Amino acid sequence: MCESLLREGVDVLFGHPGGAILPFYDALWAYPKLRHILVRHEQAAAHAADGYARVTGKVGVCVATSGPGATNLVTGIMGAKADSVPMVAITGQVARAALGSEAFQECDICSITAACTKKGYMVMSARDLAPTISEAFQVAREGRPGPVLIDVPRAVQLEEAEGEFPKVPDHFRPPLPVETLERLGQAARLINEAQRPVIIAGHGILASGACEELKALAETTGIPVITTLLGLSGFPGNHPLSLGMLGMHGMFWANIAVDQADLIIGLGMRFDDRVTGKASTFAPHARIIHLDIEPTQVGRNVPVEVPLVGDAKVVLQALLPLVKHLDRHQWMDYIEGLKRDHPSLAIPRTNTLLPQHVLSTLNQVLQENPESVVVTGVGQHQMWAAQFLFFNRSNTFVSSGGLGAMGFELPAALGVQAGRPGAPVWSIAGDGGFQMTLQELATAVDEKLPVKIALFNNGQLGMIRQWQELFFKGHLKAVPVPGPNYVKLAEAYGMPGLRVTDPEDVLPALRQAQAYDGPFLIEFVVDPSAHVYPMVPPGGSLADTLEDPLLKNGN
Ligand SMILES: Cc1ncc(C[n+]2csc(CCOP(=O)(O)OP(=O)(O)O)c2C)c(N)n1
Ligand SMILES: [Mg+2]
Repeated sequence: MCESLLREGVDVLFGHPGGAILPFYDALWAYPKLRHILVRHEQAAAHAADGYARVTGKVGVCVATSGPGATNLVTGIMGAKADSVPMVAITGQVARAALGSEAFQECDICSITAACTKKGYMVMSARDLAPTISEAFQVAREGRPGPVLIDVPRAVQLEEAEGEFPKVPDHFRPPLPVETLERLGQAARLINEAQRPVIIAGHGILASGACEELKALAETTGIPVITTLLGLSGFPGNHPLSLGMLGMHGMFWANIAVDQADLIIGLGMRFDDRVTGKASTFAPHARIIHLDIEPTQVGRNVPVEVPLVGDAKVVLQALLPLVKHLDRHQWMDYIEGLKRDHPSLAIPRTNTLLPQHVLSTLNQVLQENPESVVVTGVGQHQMWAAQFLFFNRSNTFVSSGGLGAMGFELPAALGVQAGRPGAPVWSIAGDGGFQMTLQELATAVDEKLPVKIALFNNGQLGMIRQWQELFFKGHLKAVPVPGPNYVKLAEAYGMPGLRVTDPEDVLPALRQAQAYDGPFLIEFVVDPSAHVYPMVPPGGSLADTLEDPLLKNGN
């Protein structure tokens, strides 16, 4: 197993041992080239493998024992499925003879994960290990990437077998499908004639490494680019054609531009409900070109006029010679007007420390260190991070989008840091989510992973409060999440902690953390009353996007 992993180019595994996987750990002992990062909970192993995979473009690997070790992986595996992240999860299984006997720590993890993996294997003979591992990596990478599970009974780990290691395939890009090739002319015609077009770029651009092609398409045609949450960092945030994120908490101008567009070019995205709002009223005037690698996604949520199936880089390279520039100053002036009259990134004036202020200050620090990577949790802080931070290098924003798993922020940041040892890595944490996986502070210290944690302590499940205040008549239930003294907690784990309550202290604190050679936690005690705007109310259309009432009142 170790030899197979090395041949697949694995250099880091995230895992936690237990009886059923101990023979594998015994082999790992003899393979120092495989860095094993011991997490404190298996969910963190899967999230870390996810973060690692997203920023390296490699397959992330996580390892757990049978039973509770395996079930603890499930959330992280589902997260990788939802966000199309290539992952191989290896679990130990009880002895072959005990299978099906409700043995100690037996669980049918292949069945449990059948719905959240691309494929699951139970390997019944050591002879099958090398070919199975090789195939598993292939399946994880190919087409729409995702997680694969390999379950290995203990006896199989102990068995000796003879065989060949399969040849590791060279990185393989699928060729352009003929039907897609035939439709490129039609796509180009729509692009070249459109008066009010926008590109919506998703995670597929990053997954296929098509950022340069996307930039070339935008610059050649002069068409502005909007990204989904997971598409952030696929197109430079400071580019004149960048309109930022769209969707439930997207920029007002991006949402309205989509609503008014006559052509939507959806690239490597899947018209998720958080993006479209009410699907039946999405982009009512637009024809839609939709490119995705997974045929079942194309046309699934919105009616598509030109379906393009294929790898984004390959398809865009073929499309580029067919498109040309068109002067659309009326359309661009209209969008500029929206930006001017509806400043979605304006920050209300208060005497309190607002999360938006902290993030716009962090943005300053990020612009000075463009190789920085940001990893978020899930909730209000995630949405403000997506709005206020600008990413100019590809693959520098990592977030749990499809699954929206609270607790992702710290473990995924550890995986990112292991994959990009030289890069500054910021974990943007919510106090609710942080309390779900904070045990991984020990992993950060132990493994010398110098992540910087910006903890947004609003004392509550902020996004829940926002929904209860806006849509449940203000009936607040299960909102406060008092936690420990976070500064003392960081210190207890062996890293410095700093509490910031004053807007003036934000920048110095961020710089101090940045300069520190090791993990560092800053607790920002932020205004608990803030709401994330713009917002498309649940069930609403992009045209219904609400702006911050505090800003409208002249604040
Ligand atoms: C594992 C999990 N449980 C519940 C939720 C539902 N949920 C979404 S956001 C949120 C609140 C998050 O609170 P916190 O991490 O403090 O972030 P904040 O919104 O306060 O910035 C909850 C409970 C979720 N996304 N994930
Ligand atoms: Mg919170």
